[in-house]
Amino acid sequence: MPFCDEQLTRLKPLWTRMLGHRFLTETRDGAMPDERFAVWMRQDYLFVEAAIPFIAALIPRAPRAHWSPLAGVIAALEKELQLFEERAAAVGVTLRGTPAAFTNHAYIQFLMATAYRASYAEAYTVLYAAEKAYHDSWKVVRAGLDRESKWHPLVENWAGDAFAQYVGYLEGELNALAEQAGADERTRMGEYFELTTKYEIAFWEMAATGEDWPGCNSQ
Ligand code: MP5
Repeated sequence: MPFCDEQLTRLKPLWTRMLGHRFLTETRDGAMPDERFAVWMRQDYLFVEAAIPFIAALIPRAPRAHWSPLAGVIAALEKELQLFEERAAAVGVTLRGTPAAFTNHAYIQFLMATAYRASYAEAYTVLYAAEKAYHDSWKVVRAGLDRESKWHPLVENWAGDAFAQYVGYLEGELNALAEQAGADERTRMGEYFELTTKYEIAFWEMAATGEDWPGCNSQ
C-alpha cells in the first residue's frame, strides 16, 4: 500500500477526531463566535509566516526536481498571508501584535527542528500531513458553510480545487520518497505523520478554547 494510504489508515481514529473537532463543526454551522475565529486567524497568520523559513530550509536538502515546486510553495504562502490581511481588514480583525499561543509556538518549533534535524523524507512527511490535514479539515467546514459567510474566501483557499491538486502532488512525491526509504526511516516518517496530526488537532483545540500559556492565565 502506498505510504500515505497506509498512514491515513493507521491514523484513522486520530484523523476522525481532527475532522470532528468542534472548531470545524461550529464554524461550518455558523455557530463559531467571531472573536474565536479571530483567534484562529491571528495564530494561523503566524504559523503560515513561520512555514516560509521551514520550506526555505528544505530547499538545499531537496532533490533537484523539488526546488522549483518548493519555491512555488513559498510564493503561495506569501499570497496566503495577503489573503489573511485582506480578510482581516474586511472584517475588522487586528492580525498583528498577538504573540504565538503555546500550541502554535510548539508547532512552529517542531517545524523548524524537523527542517534542520530530520531527514528530507521525514520533513516532507510533515509538510504533506499538515497540508492534507488543512485540506480535509476545511472541506468539512465548506460542506455546510453559508456561501455568503465572511470566512468563505479563507475556507476556499484550503478546501478548493487548486489546493486539492497541490496536496495530490505532495502525496505522489511523498509516496515516492517512502519507496526509496529504508525500513527505519519509513517508521520514523510514520512517527512524524502521527505527531503532525496531533499538532493539527491541538491547533483546533487552541483556537476553540482561546488557549493561554499554561500557568500564565492573564484573564
Ligand atoms: C496549514 C496551516 C496549511 N495554514 N496551519 C496549520 C496549523 N496547519 C496547516 O498550511 P499552509 O502553509 O497554509 O498551506
